[in-house]
Amino acid sequence: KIDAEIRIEPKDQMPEAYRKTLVRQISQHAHSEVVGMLPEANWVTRAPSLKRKQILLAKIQDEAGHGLYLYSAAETLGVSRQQMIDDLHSGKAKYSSIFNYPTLSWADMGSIGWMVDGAAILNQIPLCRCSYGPYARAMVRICKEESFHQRQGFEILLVLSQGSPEQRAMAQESINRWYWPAMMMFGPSDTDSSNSEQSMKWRIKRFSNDELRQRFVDMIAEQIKVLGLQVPDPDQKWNEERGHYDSGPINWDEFWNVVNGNGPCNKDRLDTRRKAWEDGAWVREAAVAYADKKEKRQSEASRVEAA
Ligand code: FAQ
Repeated sequence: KIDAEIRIEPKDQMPEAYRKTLVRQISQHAHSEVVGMLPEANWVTRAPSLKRKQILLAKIQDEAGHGLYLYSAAETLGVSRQQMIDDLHSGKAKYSSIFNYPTLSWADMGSIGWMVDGAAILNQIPLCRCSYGPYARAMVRICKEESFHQRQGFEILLVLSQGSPEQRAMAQESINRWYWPAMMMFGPSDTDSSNSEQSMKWRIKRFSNDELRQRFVDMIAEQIKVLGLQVPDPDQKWNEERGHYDSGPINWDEFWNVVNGNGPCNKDRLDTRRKAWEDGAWVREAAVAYADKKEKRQSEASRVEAA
């Protein structure tokens, strides 16, 4: 089926390793969307205008929605939502390294939209053709929303880049902090990517981590010209022969440090998620109690009708 480009659906036979890989990737992706709300939430109360606040809130809500579609897609593989959440809270499950960096200025809302959503789109467009149906279908809507997010981020930076010298400097400083962590979002280099080969054979992934990272480098190198700002990579230069931009080395020690739980905000992010889960317990209990009550009322009504 995979060779014939026919989608695999939840009730189809599938190798256990294929199922496990999908649960791993889709749940990590869902966690990333949910944890990814936190860096932006930091600026909701400090957005520079009501309009900016509304836009930011709408974007954060979109990320929550993406998390929900993705948890639902993962549930079709037989894993429960509770299990996935437990794995996030215990530190067993990963989420994207990028969300362990702090948001220190308003310009960071621009950098996240432009570069983080930009990297996410490049990674996720090929996932719309993933061999597993529910994941591929969820990605279609997510990609449309992410592309809107990317444009709003770019627009924030464009306005700052055309503003006062302080605003321009704020935009550049933010790009300097987010560029390299955004490059790391694509995962380890191909030689160190333990899952890529198999995931590409199963057509979960269509392109390698380094191929997608190169697309990001090329995209940012061109778009930053419109801002009149600089990429913080002194080694970046156009390579005529390859038809791509060359880049300087990535600090892989920093990447693995963040992935292994020791980034600047890892502890804070997980503490916040755990607290949100505990604080929301009464909502979940109320929803279950309401559903039970409704079901009871309906079954009583149908009993009376039958009599
Ligand atoms: N961070 O063998 P590979 C977003 C782990 S959503 C942390 O290459 P794979 C939207 C990897 O899991 C962003 N861990 O792995 C938004 C594996 O560990 P494991 C999330 C990472 O799966 C925007 C190990 O390293 N997007 O941004 C990272 O083949 C703004 C070896 O790596 C997705 O999740 C990392 N960056 O390729 C929201 C997209 N990279 O599991 C809010 C779907 C690698 O064996 C605001 N996922 N690792 O223990 C994917 O495409 C893939 O999973 C990759 C990694 C490309 C991320």
